Amino acid sequence: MSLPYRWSVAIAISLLLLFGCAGEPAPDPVPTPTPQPGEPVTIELSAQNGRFDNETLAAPAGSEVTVVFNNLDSDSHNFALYESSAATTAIFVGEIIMGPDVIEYVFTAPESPGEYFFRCDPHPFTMTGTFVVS
Ligand SMILES: [Cu+2]
Repeated sequence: MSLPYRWSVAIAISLLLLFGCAGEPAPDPVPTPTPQPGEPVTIELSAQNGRFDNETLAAPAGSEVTVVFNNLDSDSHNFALYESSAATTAIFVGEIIMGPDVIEYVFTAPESPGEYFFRCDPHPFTMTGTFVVS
């Protein structure tokens, strides 16, 4: 009675399994318009009244980063990038400058996307931020 129906269901499932799991290879992934790794970026960062003016900076993985650091204080500041807020592993440590003065720090962003930590070494608790690598 219902045998042909069962057969057609069985055939449909077989076809699904055949073409769903072992079918055509996936098409090539569509190219994404993200910035090429290594594309240089320039970031402006100021220190004033013992604070950074921006506590979230970003750069593509592996890019050449220029931080134009404007120390507006009559005090010593720098920009230093670390793996984490523990600040045990430095990625880049910029020269400490007495303000008012401007310096350009050039370094290569980490190859691994993620959130890194930056700070001013003379003020490691009040001048901190997140460096996002995409
Ligand atoms: Cu400082």
